[in-house]
Amino acid sequence: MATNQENGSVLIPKKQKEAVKPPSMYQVLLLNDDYTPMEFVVAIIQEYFNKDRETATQIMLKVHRDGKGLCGIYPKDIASTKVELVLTHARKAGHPLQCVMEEA
Ligand code: TYC
Repeated sequence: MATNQENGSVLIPKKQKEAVKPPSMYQVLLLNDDYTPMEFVVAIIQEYFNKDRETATQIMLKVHRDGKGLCGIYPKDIASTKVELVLTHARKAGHPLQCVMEEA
């Protein structure tokens, strides 16, 4: 630890944490379409965004009415992984569901 030569006081280095910016956060959104079943969308929101059935249903209905809806906000790598998992699941099930991320 550094000491001040003149009076012997201890110099504590600034915590590195204070000099590091917090990570950019990304919104993960679902987009509406005319074909994906409502029940499938509710199940996706529950599975990948950790929402209970009631919250997932509200989000799904918002997407259905407004064209898009927020499922969660995450650091870039987590948001990107969620988008990929949702799209892979939807395509395997034969649904055109779209999931996108946007900087928050
Ligand atoms: N609009 C779809 C239907 O009427 C339901 C739906 C909701 C689809 C949300 C996609 O992200 C979505 N079956």
